[in-house]
Amino acid sequence: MSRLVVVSNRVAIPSDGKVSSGGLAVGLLGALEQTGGIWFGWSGDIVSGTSANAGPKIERKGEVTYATVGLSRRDYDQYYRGFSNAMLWPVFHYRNDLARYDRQEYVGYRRVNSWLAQQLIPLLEPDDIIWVHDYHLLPFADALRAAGVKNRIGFFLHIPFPSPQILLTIPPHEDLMKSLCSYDLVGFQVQSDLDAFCDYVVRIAHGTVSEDKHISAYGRTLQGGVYGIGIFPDDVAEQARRPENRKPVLELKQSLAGRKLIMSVDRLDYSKGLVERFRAFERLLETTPSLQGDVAFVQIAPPTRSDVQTYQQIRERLEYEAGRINGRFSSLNYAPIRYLNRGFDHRMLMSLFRASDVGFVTPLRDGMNLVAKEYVAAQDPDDPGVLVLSCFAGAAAEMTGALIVNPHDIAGMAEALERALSMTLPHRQARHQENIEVLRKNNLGVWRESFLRDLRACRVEEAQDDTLDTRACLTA
Ligand code: ADQ
Repeated sequence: MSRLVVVSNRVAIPSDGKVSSGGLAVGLLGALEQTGGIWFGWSGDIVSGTSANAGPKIERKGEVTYATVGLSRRDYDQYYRGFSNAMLWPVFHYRNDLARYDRQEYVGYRRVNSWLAQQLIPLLEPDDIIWVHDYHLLPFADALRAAGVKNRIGFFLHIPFPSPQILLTIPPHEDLMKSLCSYDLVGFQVQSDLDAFCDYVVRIAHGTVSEDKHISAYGRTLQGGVYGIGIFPDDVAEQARRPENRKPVLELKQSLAGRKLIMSVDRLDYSKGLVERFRAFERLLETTPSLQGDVAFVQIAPPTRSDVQTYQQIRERLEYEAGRINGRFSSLNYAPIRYLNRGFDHRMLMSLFRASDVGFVTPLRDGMNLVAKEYVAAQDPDDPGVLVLSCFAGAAAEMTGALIVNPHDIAGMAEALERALSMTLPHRQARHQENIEVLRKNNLGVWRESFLRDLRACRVEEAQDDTLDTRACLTA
C-alpha cells in the first residue's frame, strides 16, 4: 500500500511513546503506522531567518518520520496569527464581525504555504498519498501542483465551512476556492458544510456538482465528501476509569459536598459560547432558587492564541462574568462557578467528566466538538451524566440522545440544564445508550479509513488543459 504523508499546521510528536493531546493525534498516528509515512508541519517554534532556511528537522519513531520546520517571526505573524486566526477562523465560524483583513497577511499566508510545500517536496515519493489538514493550509495543494507534484492530495477541514454569503466577506475568497479545487478530495465534518461548499461552486464559481458530489470548477475536478470525526470510545472510557485519577476526583467530590456538578471543557475561544453558557447557568440559579447552593459549575478553559486581540477580549469578558455571577450567588461556603483558566491532562479530564452530572457543551459554531463525544464515552453506563449540546456543534447531527439547545437562547439552555439535573436514571441510561452506539459506529478509525479509502480511489486523469492536472474519483 502506498505511503501516507500527513500535513498539518502543528505536528504532535509523541514523547516516551505517548501521544500528548486528545484523540485526533492518536487517530492520525494509527493511520501513519499502518502504511509507514511522514507527518510534516510546523514545530511550534519561532526561529531566526537562518534557522528557518535549514530544512525540516527529521525524527524517526518506528514506522513514522516526523518532519518539522520552524517559522520566522514575520511568517508566524502573517500566516498563523494573522490570516489564519484573525481572518479565516472568525469568518469560518460565522463571526465576520470579528475578522480583520490585511492584504499583506494574505500574501504572507500564501507565501508560507508555498514555502512549506517546498520543504516537503524533497521528502515525497511518487506514489505517496498526501492528507492535508485544516484552514491554515487551504492553498497547500495548489503550491504542490505548481511545483509539478502529481500525487493524490486530500484535504480535511476540521472547522465549519461557511455559507457563500459569509465566505464572500473574505476579499480573496475566489483565490481560496480555486486553491481548494486543486485537491483531489475535500472532506468536511457535516453535510451542511459540504452543501455550503457546493453552493459556492454552483452559484458563485458557476461550476457543477453531481449527485455524488463530483465537483467541476475552475477547470479542475475533485470529489467532495462528509467524514465526521470521531473518537475511540473504549479508550476514553478506560482513561476515565484510571485508578491514578481516583484521588483528585475524590477530592473534587468531597469539595462538592453532595452538590450536583455541571462540567464544561473548552479552549478559551469566542466560538465556544462561554459567555452565553455562564449566563444560562446564572439564569438556572435565578429561575430555580432551590438549586442555589445545590449545584456547581466547573468550566475549564485554558487560554489559546492569546496574542490575537479578540482572544484577549473574550478572556476579560469571562473573568468579569464569572466574578459577577459568583458575587451574586456565593455564600460563605459556596461559590457556584469554578472557572479554571488552565490546561489539564487529557486523561484527568475524562475522569472529571465521569464524576459530573451534566456535560454542558454549547459552542456558537463548531466543526464537530470532540469534547461532547468524549463526555458521553467517559460516563459510567450504570449511572451516566446527561449531555446538553448546542445545535451548532457538528456533533449534534449524531448525538441524538443529547438535550439539544440553541446557544443564543439563554432561557432555553437554563431549562435544559434543569431538565438534565432532574432526569431519572432510566431516561439517562436510554439517552446514553443511544449516543454510545453512534460513537462506536462512527469511531475515529472509521473516519480515517473512509477518508483514505476515498482518496486512494481518486485517480489521475488526462489534464484538461496543459497547465492543469485534473483528477477524478472512482467512488464517492
Ligand atoms: P477544537 O476547537 O480544539 O478542535 P474540540 O473538538 O472540542 O475542539 O477538542 C479537540 C480536543 O482537545 C479534544 O480531545 C479535547 O478533549 C481537547 N480539549 C479541548 N479543551 C481542552 C482543555 N481545556 N484542556 C485539555 N484538552 C482540551 C478543532 C475543531 C473542532 C473539531 C476538532 C477535531 O474546532 O470542531 O471537533 O478540531 O476535528
